[in-house]
Parts: sequence; structure tokens; C-alpha cells
Amino acid sequence: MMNEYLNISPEVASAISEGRTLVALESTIISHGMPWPQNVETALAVEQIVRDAGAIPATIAILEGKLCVGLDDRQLEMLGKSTGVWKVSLRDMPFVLSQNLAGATTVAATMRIASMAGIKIFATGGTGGVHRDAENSFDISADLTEMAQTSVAVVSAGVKSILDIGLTLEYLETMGIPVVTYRQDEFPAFYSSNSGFKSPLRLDSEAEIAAMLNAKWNIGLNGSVLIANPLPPEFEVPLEVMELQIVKALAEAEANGIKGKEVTPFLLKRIAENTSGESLEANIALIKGNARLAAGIAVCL
Ligand code: PSU
Ligand code: MN
Repeated sequence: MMNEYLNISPEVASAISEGRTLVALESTIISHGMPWPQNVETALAVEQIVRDAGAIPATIAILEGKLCVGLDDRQLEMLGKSTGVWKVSLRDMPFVLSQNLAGATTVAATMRIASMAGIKIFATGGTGGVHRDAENSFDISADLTEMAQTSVAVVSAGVKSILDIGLTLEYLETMGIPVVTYRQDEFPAFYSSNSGFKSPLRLDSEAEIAAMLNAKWNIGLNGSVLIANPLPPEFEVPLEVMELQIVKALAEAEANGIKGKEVTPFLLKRIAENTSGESLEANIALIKGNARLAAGIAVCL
């Protein structure tokens, strides 16, 4: 029996009944991570990549009092265009649901809803993590605590260097979340394929990653695996170039008194504007690559 708040789209419902492979996709990246119209173009392209790789995409959001799994083009367009869409992490879910508001789901909320629908793999751009200066701000994304408890694997291009990558890796270790990088030794930093941090684990094939997920879940270890997928080199922005942009955007956030859930969207927007779209190109390329890898792993599961 599905939860009464779930609303499964016809495409996803038939995939479930036919036992086909599904890949979950988030919507915060659409409403708060990228500008219109690239956000909706990318969301549609990513869904097509998942289909071409032999799986069915399930983009997730909260609309009209329902946890929606699988969105139509009209819903995607609304999420990409309208300005009043909530950024919904776990703590926001009950409010947005019961008030019938439109909500774009973060990694944490998307994982939870995917899990309720029985989906095991999720592709995003980058997960949240421990912010720089977290010792003062206490800003640690609920994505991390959710990954500790919900058994949905996350494919991400590492974590953005707007975060403290070292502290984020430590937190993941504490929470028992395996971190495996695909086909390289170094953990990637979202816009850049390198981060200066060695990846805790490395695997070179989709089948081996699928086998590791099965091993984790079959011995009763709940929670996620963070699968880090470096972006294609032709799209990457060098780490040193990004660092300058990040320091600048962080100073702008500080000067504008940006706090809490507004921090990540603000930084992404300023970085995209300040790099005249170069970071946006990288962002689009890496999410497409992540969707391809997630579908490949899901098919092997
Ligand atoms: N990384 C991106 N784009 C995004 C996000 C992360 O490149 O839009 C979103 C994801 O939805 C992630 C959220 O779950 O930001 C993290 O927000 P916070 O740091 O407030 O937890
Ligand atoms: Mn935060």
C-alpha cells in the first residue's frame, strides 16, 4: 500500500507495475539551482538521458498537497518559472504539504519521497554538506543526516567547494556513509574534477557499484552511498578559478546577511552570474553525466 500523500505519475506507476528500473531526480536544482530557461531545458534533457540509458525518470516535487513522483512538462515548467516555489528540505515537508504550497525538493526530501515510492537510486548535481565556517554558523545540510538513514544511493559530482569538503567527508565517515568515486582516486569538487582530497573509495564500473549497494543493504546497513562522479574534463572550471569566485560569493552573502536555507541558492546564483555562465555550463554537464551513471547503476542493480 502506497502512502496516501503519494501521487505517482502514470509513467512511473506503469514502470513500477512492470518492475522496470527507476531513477529519482530532484527539483530544487530546477527552482533554486539554475536560471530559467536552462533549468527546465536541463530537467527535460536529464529525463531523456535516463530513458536512453534504459531506466524511467521520476522527478520529485510537492504540489497541491501531494508528494509527486514523476512530473509532466507543465509541472516542470511551473517549477522552473514561478518565483514562489518553496525550497523544501525535510523540516519543510509537513508545512508545504498541509498548506497546499508548491515545493521543490532538496536532496534530503527527494531521497525520503523516492524511498517511500520504492526507488533506490537518485541523481543530483551536488549534495549539500558542512558549510565553511560551520563551527560558527552550525550550517550543516540535512542532506547528510538523511543520507545516514534513508537507503537511496545518491549520484553527485562530489560536493561544491562553497562547502568545507574536508569536514563534509569527515561527517560522512561519522555517519557511516560510504563515499565512492567513479574511475578516479581523487574526490571531485562539483565544478572541478579534483578537490585536493583523496576519495575514501574508488570503483571503476557500474556493476561493481551496484554490487556494493546490494552488499550494504543486504546486510541490513541502512542509509545511502554517495557515488561521486567527476564531470567531463572539457566542462570543468579549474579549482583555483572557482576558489576566487567562491570567496567573492561568500563575501557577498555575508555582506547581504544571507543565512540558513537561502545560502546555497544565493551562492550558486552569484557564482553563475560572476562567471558569465561558465559555472552554469559545468553544472548542466555534470548533472547530465550523473543521470547517465545513475541509470547505468540502477540497471545493474
Ligand atoms: N547543489 C547544486 N544545486 C542545487 C543544490 C545543491 O549544485 O540546487 C540544492 C540541492 O537540492 C541540495 C540543496 O539538497 O541545494 C542543499 O541545500 P542546503 O545547503 O540548504 O541544505
Ligand atoms: Mn543549510
